[in-house]
Amino acid sequence: MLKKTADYDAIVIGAGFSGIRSLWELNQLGLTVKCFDAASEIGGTWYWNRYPGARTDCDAWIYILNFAPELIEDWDYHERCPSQEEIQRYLSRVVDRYALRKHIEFGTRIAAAHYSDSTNLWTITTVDGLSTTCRYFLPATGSLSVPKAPSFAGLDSYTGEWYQASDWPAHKVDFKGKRIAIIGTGSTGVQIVPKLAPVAKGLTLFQRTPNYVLPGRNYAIDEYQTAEIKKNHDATWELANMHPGGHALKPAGRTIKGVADADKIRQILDHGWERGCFEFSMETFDDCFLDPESNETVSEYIRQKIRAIVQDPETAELLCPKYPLGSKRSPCGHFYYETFNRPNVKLVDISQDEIALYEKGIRTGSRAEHEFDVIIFALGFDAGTGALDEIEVKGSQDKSLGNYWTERPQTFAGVLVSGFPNMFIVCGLHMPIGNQPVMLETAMNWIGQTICHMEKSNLAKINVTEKAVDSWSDHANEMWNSAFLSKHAVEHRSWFIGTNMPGRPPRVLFYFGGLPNWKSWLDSEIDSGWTNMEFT
Ligand code: N01
Repeated sequence: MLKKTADYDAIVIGAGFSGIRSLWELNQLGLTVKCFDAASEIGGTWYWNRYPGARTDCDAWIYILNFAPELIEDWDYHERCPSQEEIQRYLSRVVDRYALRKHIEFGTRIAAAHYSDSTNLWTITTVDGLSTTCRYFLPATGSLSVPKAPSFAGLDSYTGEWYQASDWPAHKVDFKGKRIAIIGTGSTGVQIVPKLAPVAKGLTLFQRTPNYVLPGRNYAIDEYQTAEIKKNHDATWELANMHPGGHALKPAGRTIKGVADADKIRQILDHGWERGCFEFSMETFDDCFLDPESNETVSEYIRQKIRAIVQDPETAELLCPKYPLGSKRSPCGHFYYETFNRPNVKLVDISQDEIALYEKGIRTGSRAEHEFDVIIFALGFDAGTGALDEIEVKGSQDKSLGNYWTERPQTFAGVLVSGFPNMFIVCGLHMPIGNQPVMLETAMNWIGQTICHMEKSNLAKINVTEKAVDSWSDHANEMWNSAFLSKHAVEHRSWFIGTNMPGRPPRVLFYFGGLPNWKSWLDSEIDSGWTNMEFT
């Protein structure tokens, strides 16, 4: 018989999309559950990233939780790319609708999670030293949740205001008439620039590497489209589940090599550019990320667009990436390139220039001094392993997760780690790259079915075999290494591979084999009766 001596059956860390989804699933299974979150409200990434202009770049109709039909009827987003504020309202609504809030303890940061071989329980300890025990431990800590802190020389001497985009304050920041600097040209920086330029006295973007910014083409969703979204919901999700990146997009069914005619290629790319977001890069041609020459055709198309939009040729050229599209994650922008035509906006190239802060602003290596009232750091995240590295996670026989993952992060399909019994990772390392809410449904369905099986069969412990972890991790590495973009990602400091963190060796942190392949690994495990798992 199971000994149910734990404080809770399950503890979840994180109250974002994946934590909320976990809470619902565990509740359905009739388990007692507790969730801790360091924030003071729900939202996870959508709580912390409250910077001006924050919005998703995935289509609203697939940026939802999809565990119950009434959820779909209950909620209407109002924009194609919903804003941070609207997404947080949505998550809040879900939490309240299913009475999940009472399980969440806000303002509580977790410092350690230790497994005991003698009791089969996890002890979860807060930074204040308070401990709670559970049978199942579900870190839902996200894959892009630990901001890369600014470590620029002279930061302490700078006397103006400064903010980290992904740790944005709750109070309203007044930018009117101020001289603003932004450092970082990833999705975050690209969203902030056009938002603040109209209110700033001057806005300067410090760019180390230009990005391929796809047109966001956001629009308001009216009642007619809302009705259509609801009507098509099942078909949309079926499509998203078949797409490698979890987007409701169809393969183009054609390649650049196959079309060959330059005018026709341009016409198809023009059409994709008008539709915007990932429809441009993923629904125009199927060989864009597979074939270097086809990739160059699309990359050059975007460079031509930048040159056509940005009036100052020197600025336009600086904004043109010279590496292949897809080496870094492309942001979707909302009048990003157009913003550089404003007289109060300036681009400073720091590709060859270390920057430092001084009392009044930013000094580049060439000693040029730029004075600012406000500096915003949009430097990215310690991806994949960052959130769990911040917690002292120890599994069976005191095995340290941090040490185990240093050289080569290992999981079974991102959800289990050998030697860490009953720890189910909901959304972190080795998730397929793409639209996370869709991925999340697959992860949580699998975790839910596995826990349900354990409960029904009175099994106290699950541990994935080393062999299964090796074979999945080898597969994930192979998927990555076989992509022609992998070497460019390493070279250009992509968070895909963790080389955005100074001094880090490249490590495969995400799965590049796509959602359907990942799902088939997980499904076949259940279909085979969990053959790669040791149960006690
Ligand atoms: O981070 P990034 P992000 N000196 O890593 C620069 C998701 N997201 O927060 O490229 C100077 O992409 C760095 O320069 P370089 C989305 O998946 C989604 O913008 O290393 N510059 C780079 O330009 C996204 O991909 C949304 O040369 C430095 C930038 O900082 C992911 O989060 C919105 C530097 C970091 O770009 C990360 O995006 C926001 C230094 N020392 C985020 N260190 C949506 O729209 C770093 N940089 C859904």
